Amino acid sequence: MNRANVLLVSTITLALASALANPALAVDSKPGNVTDGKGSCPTIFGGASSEWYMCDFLTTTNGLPAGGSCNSGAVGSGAGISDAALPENGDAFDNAGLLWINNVQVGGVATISGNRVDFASPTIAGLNVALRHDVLVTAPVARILLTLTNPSGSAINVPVDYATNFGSDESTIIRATSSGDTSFTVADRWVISSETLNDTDPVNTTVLWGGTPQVTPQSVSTTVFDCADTDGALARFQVSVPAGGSVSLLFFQRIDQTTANATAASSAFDNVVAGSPLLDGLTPAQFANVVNYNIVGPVAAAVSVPAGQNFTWFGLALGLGLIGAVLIARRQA
Ligand SMILES: [Ca+2]
Ligand SMILES: [Ca+2]
Ligand SMILES: [Ca+2]
Repeated sequence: MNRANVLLVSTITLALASALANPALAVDSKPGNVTDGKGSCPTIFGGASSEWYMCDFLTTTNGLPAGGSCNSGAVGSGAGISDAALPENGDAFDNAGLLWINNVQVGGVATISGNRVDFASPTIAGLNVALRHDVLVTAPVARILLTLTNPSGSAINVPVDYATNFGSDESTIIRATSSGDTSFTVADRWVISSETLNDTDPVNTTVLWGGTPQVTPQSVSTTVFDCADTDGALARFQVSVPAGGSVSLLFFQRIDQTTANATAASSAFDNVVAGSPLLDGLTPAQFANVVNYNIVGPVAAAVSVPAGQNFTWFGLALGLGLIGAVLIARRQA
């Protein structure tokens, strides 16, 4: 090899070594995974220098959330997060946040705008489907908002499945759930999982619901589609979309370097209310129909609030005003 060739080979070797040392650039050999920067798989940057790969071609071999294997379909065939990474470690997922309505996977061609990805709206089971992913700049969190609109004259009842396959594979350990134990059941708003007790991969917090909402999962499972193993989180919701109305479901995926950090951050998901940074970038109208959180409490529903006013202070002022009026009326009587 002449000197020029030696130089070329050395440069390529160094570049490859550098790429493999960086988890965000490393090519994961697991099935269904994609390399950073693929056309329909934009990289979105979030809080804590996290990176998220939002893709529009993540499917399964049997077209269902469980029983098959992860698969790469055509552009627009399946919306989800192929993987996410922190500067310290990568491989949080082997396809996360996949959704099914009435056993039909939600897809749509991805359009990126800043830290937001919108998927073109398909129609499934007679419902107009809108799906958007946002990566939060304030935290290593991806937010998934699914909105179903029923254009027909009668209610449509459908099951909605949410499935995440963990990058931790057969080394997955459930570290915590919102009920206080390490058993993932329908009673759990969120589940924290890690790869080994040493938190080898990013620690995942998978958030399914909050507060005391209208709709909670009908069933959950730690078995999803196979992607270097079937370890993951699967939840099925039964949703009724009223005639001419809309229903939204909201999910979060958070990644942390350690289980301790994930646990410390978990309480923010227990009861997401208006004003929470977890809702940044959404208007009240956009989260008004969320059924798996009680974001807007009964006060807002009962009292008409002028735009831009905080309903809590408005309600308090209204209450004090009424008490004052009663006292004045009693004195005058
Ligand atoms: Ca992975
Ligand atoms: Ca896996
Ligand atoms: Ca539990």
